[in-house]
Amino acid sequence: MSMTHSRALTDILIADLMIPSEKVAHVQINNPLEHALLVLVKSGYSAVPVLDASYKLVGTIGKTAILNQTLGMERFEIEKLSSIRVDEVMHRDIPSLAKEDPFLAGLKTVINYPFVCVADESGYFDGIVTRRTILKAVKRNIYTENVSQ
Ligand code: 2BA
Repeated sequence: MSMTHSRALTDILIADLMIPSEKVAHVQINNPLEHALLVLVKSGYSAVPVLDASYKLVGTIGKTAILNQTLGMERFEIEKLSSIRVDEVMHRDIPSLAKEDPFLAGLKTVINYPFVCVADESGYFDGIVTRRTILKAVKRNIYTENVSQ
């Protein structure tokens, strides 16, 4: 993160801001919803990336989509969690960026999404960039601009 210190926003790349894959909570496409909900509750996140068996990015899944899926006419049918798989519920239509993309591409995406996934040209998952990281870079830039005036 210190790599971004006092650099112009236009010089920052997505790779400079990315949380690497090994630090990102994720679920696999074939997992039952029960496992996905466990990962979400234990990690504290509202949504996490979904990967296939070869660690390619395929989508994201969140608590709301899981709970909606279990909502019956009168109650949450929690027993459904073990029979439905992540790929039946996940969001497939998600934006993604490459490590070489510019800061502005990340800024534009996190206007509408709390995080954006980063993948390489073959679709292998590299990590995520969050709204928090983007906002911290903007804040740092505003402070630096003010000091240098
Ligand atoms: P949310 O889970 O909705 O979290 C919203 C914000 O709440 C986060 O913003 C962060 O500031 C704070 N927060 C939530 N859970 C946290 C935790 N366990 N530890 C520390 N802070 C926590 P961002 O940091 O901008 O993250 C935006 C979204 O990116 C998160 O939304 C989550 O869906 C995803 N995310 C962030 N870090 C992740 C990670 N290591 N693994 C998987 N997903 C992650």
